[in-house]
Amino acid sequence: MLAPSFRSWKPACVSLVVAASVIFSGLAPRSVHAKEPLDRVRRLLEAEGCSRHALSVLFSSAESPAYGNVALSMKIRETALNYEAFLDPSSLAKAEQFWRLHDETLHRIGAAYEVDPSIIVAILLVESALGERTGNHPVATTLATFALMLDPDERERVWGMLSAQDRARWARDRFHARLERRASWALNELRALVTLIDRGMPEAAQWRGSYMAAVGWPQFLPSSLLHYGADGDGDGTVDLNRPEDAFASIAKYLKSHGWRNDAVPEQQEKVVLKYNNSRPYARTVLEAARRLRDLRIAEHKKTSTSTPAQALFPDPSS
Ligand SMILES: [Ca+2]
Repeated sequence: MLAPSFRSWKPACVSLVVAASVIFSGLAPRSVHAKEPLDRVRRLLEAEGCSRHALSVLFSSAESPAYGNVALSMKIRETALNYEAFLDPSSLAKAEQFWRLHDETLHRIGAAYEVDPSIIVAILLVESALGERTGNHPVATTLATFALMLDPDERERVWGMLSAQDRARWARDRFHARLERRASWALNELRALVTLIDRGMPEAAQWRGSYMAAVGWPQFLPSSLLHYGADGDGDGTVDLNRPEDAFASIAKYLKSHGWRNDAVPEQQEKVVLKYNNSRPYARTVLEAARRLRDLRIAEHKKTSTSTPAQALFPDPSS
């Protein structure tokens, strides 16, 4: 039985939008201490009523603000990324080998959630190269730096880091609007981290992940882990760097968003878009899954021995 550890949750802090304007207005001159800007985010969360203990754990290992990650997020256009590489024969062969290595677990978890193993493997292939690339950016620091973008001065600092080409593409107003929304997103993810720490996952403060704060094999954001993290190996915890927990969490996520193995491709694409809102991503994942199933069928035909009946009555067409 797959028992998700975080079946239901309440946020650990209550969002008070007004607090942001209080904390981020009338700012003192910039401190010489590199970490000081992140303390403002901490104070904001404290003003919201987040647990002081969890916040002190969360910010205990905060590093200098990760402005570079914020700038990077305003440069990259995901649709331009080369998703084709994931459909290379060598890439698919590696994924098929991975599937075979974890066949029993994938079969068990796939059956429990009614999610075909091919889609789980395809997502892992694209998200983290099958668990090999999970990122080394400090998650708490990254999110706190994004949250700092509530402050127009901090957004201007990032604006100054962009190339003339990137600036021309954004235009200043759109740039500010986008980063402000991203700051709210990051605050919400920080609240999820606080909740996780409150629930006995202090290690969440140390997590490392992508430059956008996605963690583990499935590249989940903290809020996704809270909602959809699943304990696939039954040890009572959710560790997204363990295969069983990663498989179960992806399956739970897809199932919760309406995945059905027998749905039409357009419907399945809609579900995969909930995982990552990029059409090239969703199409690559679904195509990789389809080709992986074909590879498995071909492999099965190659390795299955003839039954006595087949030996006695060979297929006349062969
Ligand atoms: Ca587990």
